[in-house]
This record gives sequence, structure tokens and C-alpha cells, in this order.
Amino acid sequence: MKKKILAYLLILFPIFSLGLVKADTEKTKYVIASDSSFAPFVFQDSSNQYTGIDMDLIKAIAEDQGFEIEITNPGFDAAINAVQSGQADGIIAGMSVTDARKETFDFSDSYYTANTILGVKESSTISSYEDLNGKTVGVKNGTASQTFLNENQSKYGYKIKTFSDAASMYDSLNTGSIDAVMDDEPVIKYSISQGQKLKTPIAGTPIGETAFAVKKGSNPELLEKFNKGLANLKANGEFQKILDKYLASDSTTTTSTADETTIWGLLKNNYKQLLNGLGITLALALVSFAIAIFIGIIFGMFSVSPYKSLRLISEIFVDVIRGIPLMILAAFIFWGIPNFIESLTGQQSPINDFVAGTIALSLNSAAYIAEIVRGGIKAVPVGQMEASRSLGISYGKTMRKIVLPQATKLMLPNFVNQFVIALKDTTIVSAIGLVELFQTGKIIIARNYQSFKMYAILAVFYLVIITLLTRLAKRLEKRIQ
Ligand code: ASN
Repeated sequence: MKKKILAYLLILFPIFSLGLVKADTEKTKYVIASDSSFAPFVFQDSSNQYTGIDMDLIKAIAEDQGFEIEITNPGFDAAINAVQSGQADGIIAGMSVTDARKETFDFSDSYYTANTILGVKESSTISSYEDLNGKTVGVKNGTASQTFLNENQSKYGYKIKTFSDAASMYDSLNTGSIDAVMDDEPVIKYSISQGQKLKTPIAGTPIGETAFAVKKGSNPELLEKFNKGLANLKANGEFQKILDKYLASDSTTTTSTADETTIWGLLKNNYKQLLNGLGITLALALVSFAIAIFIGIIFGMFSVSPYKSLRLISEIFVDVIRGIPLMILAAFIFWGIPNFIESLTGQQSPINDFVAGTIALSLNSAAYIAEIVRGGIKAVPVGQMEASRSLGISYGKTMRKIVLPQATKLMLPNFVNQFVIALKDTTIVSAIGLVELFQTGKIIIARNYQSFKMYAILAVFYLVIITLLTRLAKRLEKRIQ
């Protein structure tokens, strides 16, 4: 009997493990990363849904080939990073096929051909590359346009300013802090057709074909499905329909919404999105602060411990975390570590952006809280500890009954302060593509260019929420005191 069971297991195991391997290599759901604003390829429509040639195309291909997709729109640079670190399986973002990119990406068949082109304000006198001497040209980080600018910088003598998203780039052009932008021709031409007061004085330069991409060597079946689906859509006319929907001169799809020129209009159209962003911001701040208090108190206690080794551990923790900018810490956790694990194990191990953001914020606040705890305990005169110990009371008991109650009162205002800082720091974490309140605002601006009003709305949101929370914390503080 036992032998029989063993034989079954021996036969079933390879079949079972084959099944596992298959499940691992051939997913049924893929995460696709894209730009946050790159009309007509990808942009938000009036109901805040992502739309555009790329969005329609990938959805149509997924349907044609029978796989599910989840789309994220963190911006071009972040989307590239997401694919490289295994956070996403593929990228579709009007992405140009370049030789340099072929080293790290596998590309699908092309579905468009684009030039890069210079855009200037309508009133600008720039009419050739030579006119750019001494001027500043804006470009999105990680793009083919950036490569073009880098390669020609010494020839024409311009300065380059890189941006993480289109909204801030076009805003800077509008407000005059840069003199020109370099972006894909269909994108600039589309924004002009939507009423942007820009012009393109110089003919575009080819930067290559536009295609879908996966990380080199991974998800080959996704690439194959994309190519098959694209061929089918081209054959049945669907692809042309998608192009016409966004590019034909009588196209009705627009990026601008009815009334987004007033504060009231902006709030009315976007309040759901803003409240969502606010929810994420609050969740980030509260969850990370709760974890930070826990870790911070532990390291704070370590720092006043009679044991040298504990004091050393605490010192190293505080020095390391305080010495690394929060944005780098978040990028390291979100992109760096999964990339490193993959290089070791060959397995993609993406981490969720909210989790990565929470870890970064928790560690950051914990380092400062550890210092607050140390300061609070140190502020209680040493004589009290000595007197208590000489009476034969243990270190732990003296800490708990005599030192900590006094220290806590001293620490409380600093805790409130640290919480406000943590809440504001959530905006920094948006760099990894997390759509909290600030990122939500930037996405809205990318659609309507109302930066003055939108940033004012964001500022008021933060002001109100921080004032309310500090009032509440002050009350709690009084009660404890
Ligand atoms: N065409 C750009 C590039 O490939 C893509 C983008 O900006 N979304 O670099």
C-alpha cells in the first residue's frame, strides 16, 4: 500500500510541478505600465479615465488574445523602472524603439512612427536649433527626446532641464522658466490642436518606431500575444478605427473638460479623485506613523540602554536612515530591492507601491522618533534613576514607573510635530508613482494645465487636514498631560 502511494506521488509530482512552472511563466493577468500624460497615446478623459491610442490598443489586444490586464499610469520614467524591476510585465507609452533600449527591452512589432520635435510658445522668436544657444530646453526624463537633446547639446549650446512628468514640463514652458520643450511630434501637435498656445518652428527628427515592450528575456509569450493581436486588429480594421478616433481631424476625443477653468469647476469635476488621493495620503501617514512609533520607541530605548551594543545598533540605525533622503529610500525599496532580488534568484518579486511607500516613511519617521525618545529620556534628571536604583528597584521598573512617565510628557509635542512632517512627506513618496493626493493633483494638471488653481486647492487640502489633525493631537496631548 505504502509503495503504491509512493508510486502515485512519484508520477504526480512531476505533473504537478510542470503545472506550477507553467502557471508561473504563463500568466493570465498582466500588469501594464504606461505614461501618466502623453496625449493622444495616453491621457485622462473628462471622467478621469485613462484613454488614448495606447490604452484602447492594449485593451483591444488583451480582448482579442484572451488575457486580462491591469494598467498603471505612473509616468514614463517610472513605467520604465517598473518594467525593469518586475513591478510591471510590459510598457505601452508611445515608447520609441531605440538601439540603446534594445539592450534592456524586447520590443513588439511597431504600431506607429514618431519624430521628436521642438515646441516653443507662440510668441517665441526661436526658429532654429542655433537660436537655442544659452536657452533652456525641457524634456521628460528617460525619453528618446532626452537622448536627442543630450547628443546635440555641445553642438547647439542649450541647457537641459529634465522633468518627471509632462504636466510640470509644459507648466514650466507656459510660465517661462524654460524656453522650449522637446517631445514626440504627435504629442505636441495634439496639444496644439487642443488649444495649447505652442508652435513647432523646426521640422521633427525621427526617433524610431513606436512599440510595446517587455523586459529583455521576460514574458516572451506576452510579446507574442501582442504581435498576434496587433496583426488581427490591423487586418480587421479595428486598429485604424482606434487611430482615427484620436487622430482624425474631426476627432471628438479631447483632453480638456467642459469647465475646468474655475476652482469650483475643478472641484466639481475632480472631487472623487481628490478624495481618493486624500484617503491614500491619510492611510500612508497614519499606518506609517503607527509603525514608526513602534520601531522608534524600540531604537530610542536602545539608545539609552546600559548595554553598549544596543546603543551602537540604535546609533547606526538613526545615522543610516537620517543620512538617506526619503525619496532615495523609497526608490531603493520600490525599484532597487526587487531588481536586486531578481538578479540573484531570477524570479521577479515586485513590491506593491503602497507597501514600499509605507516602509520608507515608517523607517524615516522611526529614526526621528528614536531621537525624540532619547531626548525625552535624557531630559529626566539622572539623579532620579540613581536614587531609584540605590533603593534596590530594577532598571526596567525605574524606567517604566519613574523615567518614562515624565519623559513621555516631554516627548508628546515632538510626536505631534513629527506626525505633521510625516504627513507632508507623503508627497515625496509620490515619486515612485503612488497616486496619493499630490500625484492626483499633478495628473489633473496634466489634463487641464490649471496649475495655479490646482496647486492652491492642494495646498488648502493639506492645510485643512493638518490643522484638524494637530488640533486633535493637541487635545489628546492635554488629556494625557
Ligand atoms: N516617445 C517617448 C520615448 O520613447 C515616450 C514617452 O515620452 N512617453 O522616449
